[in-house]
Amino acid sequence: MDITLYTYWRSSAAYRVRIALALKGQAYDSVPVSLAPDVLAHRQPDYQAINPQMRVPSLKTGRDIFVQSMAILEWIEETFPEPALLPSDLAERARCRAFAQIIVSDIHPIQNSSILGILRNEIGASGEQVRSWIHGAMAHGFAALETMAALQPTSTFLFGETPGFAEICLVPQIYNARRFDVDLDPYPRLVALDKAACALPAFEAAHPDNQPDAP
Ligand SMILES: N[C@@H](CCC(=O)N[C@@H](CS)C(=O)NCC(=O)O)C(=O)O
Repeated sequence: MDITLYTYWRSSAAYRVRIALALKGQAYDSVPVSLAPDVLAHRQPDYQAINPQMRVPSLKTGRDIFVQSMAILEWIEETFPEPALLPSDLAERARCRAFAQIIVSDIHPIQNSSILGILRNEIGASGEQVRSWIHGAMAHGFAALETMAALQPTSTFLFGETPGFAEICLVPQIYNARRFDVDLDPYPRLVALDKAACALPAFEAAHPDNQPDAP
């Protein structure tokens, strides 16, 4: 199947989709959409026609365009079932999705570049206030994730010996945390999951630094 991913090297939402496609061994074409403040390609009419929300990622197949990284991950999982990225047990699936959603729905959105832009430019928040906002969001979310991780039986990844939605969402968020200089010492289980996942070739291939549009 022909797949085109509209992506930006440093977008953590696009990073999730790149990891999922790599884990499935699914080839795709990358179309870079620069979010850089001096480019803002995502705000141009040609990209708005692809993604009405003007955000990355978007994924195009022969006949469809999908937006929103979690909807795209679910589509990838249902279209290419192997290797499974969700546990087979229904309760474990719910726990895995909850872990992912804490990142995708609660941590990431309030530190999105457009939200930080509003804080800086419309509300007049100082650099230190914006930093504190970002750190607060991550600390609150990571504390919950660390507690949830501690409740899982010990294994290489959160739901067994292979990575899935949990690590696909966690690794880009840890990348963001390091970018914003968040102290990760209070989250040893999350750091261990990140380390185990990043050792895999699929995670390496999807890393921001390895994207064609990386500076
Ligand atoms: N919930 C969306 C979030 C997408 C999103 O916020 N993408 C960011 C990059 S990580 C973006 O395009 N930001 C540009 C903007 O907000 O103007 C998803 O999971 O796909």
